[in-house]
Amino acid sequence: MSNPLKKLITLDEFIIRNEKDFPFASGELSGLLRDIGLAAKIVNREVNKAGLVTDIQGIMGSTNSSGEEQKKLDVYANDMFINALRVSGECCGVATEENDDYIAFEPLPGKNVKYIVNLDPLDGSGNIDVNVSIGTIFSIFRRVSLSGPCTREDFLQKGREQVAAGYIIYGSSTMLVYTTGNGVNGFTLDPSIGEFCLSHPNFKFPSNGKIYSVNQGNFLKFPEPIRRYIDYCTAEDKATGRPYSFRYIGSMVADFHRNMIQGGIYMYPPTTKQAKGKLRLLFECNPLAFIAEQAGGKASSGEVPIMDLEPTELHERTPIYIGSTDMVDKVEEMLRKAKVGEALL
Ligand code: AHM
Ligand code: MG
Repeated sequence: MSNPLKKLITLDEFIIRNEKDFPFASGELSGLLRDIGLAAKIVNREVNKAGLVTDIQGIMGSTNSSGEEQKKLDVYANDMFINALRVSGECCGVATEENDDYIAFEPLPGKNVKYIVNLDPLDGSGNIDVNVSIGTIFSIFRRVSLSGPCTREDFLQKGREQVAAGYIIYGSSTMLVYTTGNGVNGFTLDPSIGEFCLSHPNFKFPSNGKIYSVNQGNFLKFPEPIRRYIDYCTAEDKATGRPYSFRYIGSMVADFHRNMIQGGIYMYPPTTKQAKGKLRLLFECNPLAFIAEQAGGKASSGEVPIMDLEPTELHERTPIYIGSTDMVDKVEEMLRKAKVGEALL
């Protein structure tokens, strides 16, 4: 039985305690992170009810028996996070995977609000209606525009400029994991007290792993070196512990989270149909890349670190290989060899 007297460290307490380590400590980033934590709890409540609403009260997005419209969960999460950021008073604008353009919040009189947020409110959309883990991903930058309403340039910054990033995974437990550039910490929601409590201090990616996560159904659509890497993963070799296990949930946050704990690689390569893969640089790749690097892992486009990519549009996509460093190195090596015509293995 757990010791009820053991001191719990809540997310809010942890954020305040570590505020001195923030790049520009002034309490504003702390406030913003705490507001994201609060919105996460509210979204979590709705995610937990989703099966009930869908299966018993009718399909989300349709009209229920009382004639009320059931909001789709991804729309609900989007609205909830945008509102939380708007009222936090520490965020001057938000860009989300659900909105075509960024939203600039009304400037607050007498206050120069410093931060903008890029957000994927509910990632893993294919899993929402089937009771499988999904996630929220966020990325925080200091604005580069000087004052007034935020501008497009504030959102189109390289991942390297992130001051904080994190995700919430709505799984068998709900967890919030984040970094401010000083390591990665994970907090599990204790529903009995309604608090995220520190459960995984100083997350570290194992440098190597035995899990690969990719949509294997696209195998024939992947570039040749990626097909050869998958062959490499499935080949038998005692010394390197192959064949690796194949695990693919179809929610990037969930696949990433498992691989960070157990060691592994997640990939979304280009396909013959999607030359830059499927995943969005701003909303999915950059924040998880920041976390991966902070946890001692690696995130690559196949050619360069994800966080070195210069974004040119809000919804741009990039191929991604992310996870245990040795595994990402191997994919990069094979892509490099293929480029110069060397034998891959
Ligand atoms: P979404 O933003 O529409 O939810 O798409 C992103 C998701 C990732 O979470 C997941 O890993 C991937 O799409 C799965 O895509 P696919 O079904 O093509 O394998
Ligand atoms: Mg997404």
